[in-house]
Amino acid sequence: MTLYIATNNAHKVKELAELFPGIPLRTPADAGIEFDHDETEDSFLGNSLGKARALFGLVKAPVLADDSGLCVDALGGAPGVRSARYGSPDDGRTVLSARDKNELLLREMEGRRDRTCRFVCAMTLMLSEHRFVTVQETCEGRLLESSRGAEGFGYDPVFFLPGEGLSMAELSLERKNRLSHRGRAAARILAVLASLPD
Ligand code: ITT
Repeated sequence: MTLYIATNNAHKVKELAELFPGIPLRTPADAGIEFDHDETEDSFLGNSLGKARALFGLVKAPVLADDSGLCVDALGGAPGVRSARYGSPDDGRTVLSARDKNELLLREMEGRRDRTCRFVCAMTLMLSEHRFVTVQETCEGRLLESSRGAEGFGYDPVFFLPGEGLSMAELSLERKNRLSHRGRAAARILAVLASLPD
């Protein structure tokens, strides 16, 4: 079964390709589709389902959607569902670079001792308009005081995994996929796929 993936984020595409071995994945661009879904919901689940529905409406074939982000407890869960747009106006086309978002976040957290945070990933597998499953998984960590590492993307350099003694951006792709919010969500979606009748 080919899965259309409802994302324009090349980093996610790379991680998903490793997480779904043997399953052909097609991006909207591969299908010649311009996919630009507005994320208007206030939950990862709502946005994940929204992206899946929007792309399913265009391709009428099985779709996989990922809505994810970083939630910092001391900031009331921010950047949260606004992780991609953190530091930019809501209407805005201006989106800060990952480096600028990380610097902003570190400034906001300056002097704070409570640094617990988690990555969240809501992943939706939509098989048809009325057949879908969304799972939501997390990866717990602590916000660093300065960036570390050059792998991964987004907030990975400021996210410390106490169990590894490393930042997410210091992990190989394989290790990140084993531990990450996206890796955990993908494992559950793979179990659903495996349980489907032929
Ligand atoms: P699509 O909507 O096209 O999938 P996006 O980047 O806008 O791309 P989201 O709306 O799900 O995706 O926003 C997720 C943001 O959260 C992303 O831009 C990163 O800043 C951050 N993020 C998500 N997963 C991450 C990860 O594994 N490592 C680091 N940052 C991550």
